Amino acid sequence: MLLESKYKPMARWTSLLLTPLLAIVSIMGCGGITENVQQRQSRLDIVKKRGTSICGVSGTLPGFSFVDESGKYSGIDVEVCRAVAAALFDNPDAVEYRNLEASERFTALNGGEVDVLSRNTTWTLGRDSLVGMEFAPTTFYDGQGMMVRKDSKIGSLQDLQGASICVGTGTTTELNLTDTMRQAKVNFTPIAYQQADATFGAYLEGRCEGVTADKSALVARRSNFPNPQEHIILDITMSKEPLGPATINNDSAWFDVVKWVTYALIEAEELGITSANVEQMKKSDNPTIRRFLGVEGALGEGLGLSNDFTARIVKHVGNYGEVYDRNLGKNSQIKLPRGENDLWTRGGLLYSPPFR
Ligand SMILES: N[C@@H](CCC(=O)N[C@@H](CS)C(=O)NCC(=O)O)C(=O)O
Repeated sequence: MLLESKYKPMARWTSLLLTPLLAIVSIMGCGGITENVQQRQSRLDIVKKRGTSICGVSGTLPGFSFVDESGKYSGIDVEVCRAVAAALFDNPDAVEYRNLEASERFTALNGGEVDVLSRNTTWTLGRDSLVGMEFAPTTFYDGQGMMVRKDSKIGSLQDLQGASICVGTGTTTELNLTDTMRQAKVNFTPIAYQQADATFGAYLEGRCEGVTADKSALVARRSNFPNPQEHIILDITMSKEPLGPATINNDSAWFDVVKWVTYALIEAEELGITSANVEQMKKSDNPTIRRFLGVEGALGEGLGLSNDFTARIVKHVGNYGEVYDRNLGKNSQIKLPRGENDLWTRGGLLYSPPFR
């Protein structure tokens, strides 16, 4: 529905434009049709012309996207927005942020209000197809968890029989909760909120015995609770939640940029390139590193970017490991171990295709 309403005017435009174009093509001979159809303006051109990219984030989730009282944004999702801006403009601050609740994020992306959605969003088949999105590589492998008060003595899902559980609407969380409880034959009352602050606020006020969300969100939110030690996260994982940035369907030029910017963070870590050594690394005689940093070859050009786009990303933002450590890992207040979010070379799931 959303896609239809977005593309109908576009289709009208395209047909108006295509009629004379097709006439030209038929004069010129075949081979030009696909080229001309593909000339529809990409968001890449819009963003370049605007000089900033508009990034949809949460704004309330520490470690992922959080805006402090001074208006400063931080978190791994924010760093993806900064990496895109660094690649495009050599300026990680050329980003406008839009805070979005879970329930409004897809409308914002499909309506063109944001260029990229970088907001603890799970890649699912339905979102990839029916909702009309393209998912860039996963930046955080997560799973759904359940938090309860320590003094409640709740230790398993079965202990939640008859309980009320706080949950955010418009999320994968809602559906997973229903599925998991049905499977475990546990009756419960969902208490659903549109806003994440309201979901966690209700839990803290005692309106529900448990609160469920992505495990990372539970850990991050708990770190901001008045007494974090009074709450435990049960040792259960209800789902797979691969979180990552997304763009709108049918715009592969823009999608490719966001996709390869994300991969650049991962590949830089694998190649041992950091914000501290990137200038030095440009002098490396390793052909893979030289090609990656754009010292040789023209990889950026194919994406509509400068050939040193990866060097810009690493210079301004760092590699994936640096981003992880400062927002979620050892240098953050959350201190999540790398686990699945480590490089494939160290037993994790992060793997970039070759930059060549
Ligand atoms: N990853 C899941 C859930 C994402 C989500 O939006 N979760 C809620 C948790 S209540 C939220 O708003 N989180 C942001 C926050 O806690 O600030 C999805 O994509 O549906």
